[in-house]
Amino acid sequence: MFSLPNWTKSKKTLAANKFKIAVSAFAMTISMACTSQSPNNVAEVESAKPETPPNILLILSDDHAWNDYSFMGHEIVQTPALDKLAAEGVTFKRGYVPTSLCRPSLATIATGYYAFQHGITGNDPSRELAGGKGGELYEKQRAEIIAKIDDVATLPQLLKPKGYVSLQTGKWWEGSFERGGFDQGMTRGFPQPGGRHGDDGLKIGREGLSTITDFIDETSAANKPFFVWYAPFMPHSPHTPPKRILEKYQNKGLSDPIARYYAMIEWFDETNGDLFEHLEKKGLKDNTLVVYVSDNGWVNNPSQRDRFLPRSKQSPGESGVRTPIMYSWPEKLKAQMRPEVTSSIDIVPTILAAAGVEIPKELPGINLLADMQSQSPIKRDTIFGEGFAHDMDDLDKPESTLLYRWVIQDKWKLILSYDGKNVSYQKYHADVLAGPRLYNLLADEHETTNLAAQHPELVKALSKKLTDWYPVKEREILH
Ligand SMILES: [Ca+2]
Repeated sequence: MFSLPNWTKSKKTLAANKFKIAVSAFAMTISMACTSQSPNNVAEVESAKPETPPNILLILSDDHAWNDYSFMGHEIVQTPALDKLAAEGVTFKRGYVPTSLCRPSLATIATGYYAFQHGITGNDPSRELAGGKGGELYEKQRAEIIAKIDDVATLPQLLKPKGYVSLQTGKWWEGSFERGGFDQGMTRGFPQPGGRHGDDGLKIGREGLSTITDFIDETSAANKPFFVWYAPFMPHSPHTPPKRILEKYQNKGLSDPIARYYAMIEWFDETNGDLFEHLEKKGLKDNTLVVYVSDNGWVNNPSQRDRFLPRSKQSPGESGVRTPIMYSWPEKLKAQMRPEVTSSIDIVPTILAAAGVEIPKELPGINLLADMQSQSPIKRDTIFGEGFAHDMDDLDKPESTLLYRWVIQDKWKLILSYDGKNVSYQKYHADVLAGPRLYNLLADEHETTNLAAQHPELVKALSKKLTDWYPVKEREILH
């Protein structure tokens, strides 16, 4: 059973926990020695520590469907740089994010906690608050949501004791880059103009990469390991690709909105290629861990520019939550296509292991590094996810806007819907807020046939796994 850590119970213990997480490497070593780890576990932890900590480049695509890559089988869209990364690194074609909405998904990747744990479950406060969107109460709640990041240790904070210097670029919702624990960054954050999800940070990729390449050159010249958060606003709308790329797709007879979305993907891919080339040119490729994930899926409306269809972003369907997840570290990891399911919840523990940082025991994800290095099967067959409304409601009760939970065990996926408060984007949820749905993902990766009625025992067993993950106290399951 997954038990909720005590620290989710009160702000006071949360703060105490953060302090505990942020203690020095020395104290962590002491606490490690005091735990009852088997000799084998200790050996694994020791062998996972590299001599020189690797540089870390974390690439987050934005609003990009799992199958819209050449290496994932797409026949039109071209992604040569990411195809190369997939071929050279460790690639999980069955990767997932627990939550298919930008802000909670990014907060999970930054902290290693599920949305119900870090508490950032939606993009915005409720538009039904007195005074409406942008009103005094709304702005007050926006600040309160951002303050939740102060209660959890973030990846750059956890890497800091190992000497890492960190840079934030692209999307970042939780205030300024400093507030997220980064040393340098582009986002000034709320309440600055455009500070909702990135302000100046959103220029990265679309208007060049020199902020990153200069940072890489400076930190490596100073012999410091770097951590780069590259979360460009790409292929995210507005879909405004350069003409030279757009024309390639317009010439394929696609509708204008689809041609634009595909061209945005290729443009995003090009920026990754430029970063990979820079690492190679500077002799940094071999000891740089590149981690790749998309924050949520997207299916473009074929007749409307910059708009998505239901069952993609915000939904618990494959087009919402599935994404390839890749880890490339030429010095330590051999190229492999992995058959297992994995989740973005594993990214923080895996990066910490690569950096030689002790992994906070409260983190719910698993460290994949040892199994990737030894090419052994991962000893976990079940992953979990949850979906909340776009607008938050009761900021202290994640359950207040709970709409979905899902579990994948091997080939089976069960989706349950809940009666959480949902005041915006209802049309995207109308036909997916429904009774239990069970899919055989290996036979039906587009979730066309609901097998729940044929396998009631399996629905029951997988529902129990969701309850064991964490019990829901106030919400009712829709039938
Ligand atoms: Ca997104």
